[in-house]
Amino acid sequence: MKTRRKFLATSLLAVDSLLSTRISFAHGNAKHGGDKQPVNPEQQDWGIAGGAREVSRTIPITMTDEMRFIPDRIEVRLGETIRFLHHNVGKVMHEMVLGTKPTLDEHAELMERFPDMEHDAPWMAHVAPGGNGEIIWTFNRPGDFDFACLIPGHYQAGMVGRVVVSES
Ligand SMILES: [Cu+2]
Repeated sequence: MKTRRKFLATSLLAVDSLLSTRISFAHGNAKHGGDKQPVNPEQQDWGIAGGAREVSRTIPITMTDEMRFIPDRIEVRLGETIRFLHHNVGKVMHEMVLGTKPTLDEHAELMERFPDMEHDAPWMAHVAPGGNGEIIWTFNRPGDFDFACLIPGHYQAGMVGRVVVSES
């Protein structure tokens, strides 16, 4: 088992650097959502972290224990900075992670293997039952992107949505 564990740790590190995200196994009291401000926003295929001053539109997102986002399809114009304001109306934790299908698939697999994995990045919000969360994101790349709740079982149950970024 030692070898396997080592292998998993190595692949975890690889994905960690791939996602440029902070991952730790402890369930600490790290602050999720809210006032996180990007220090050095890194361009991702699906956009870049935005600042509160750049917000052009606020889109409320409801998360439910039926494993749904409402709405689950969002249309954005290229260059818009969107403030997603989440409200979790369920009794379990939910999250919204923006990305592309491949990055979400990869991340979901990791979450399944490490259910207690704590992860945080400007393109994700973890929202406690009854609580609120926020992501401010600038969509500076056109295309069809995805978002998902990567809590084990939720993604697999279809807790996904789509952001369409158009140039006109
Ligand atoms: Cu969920």
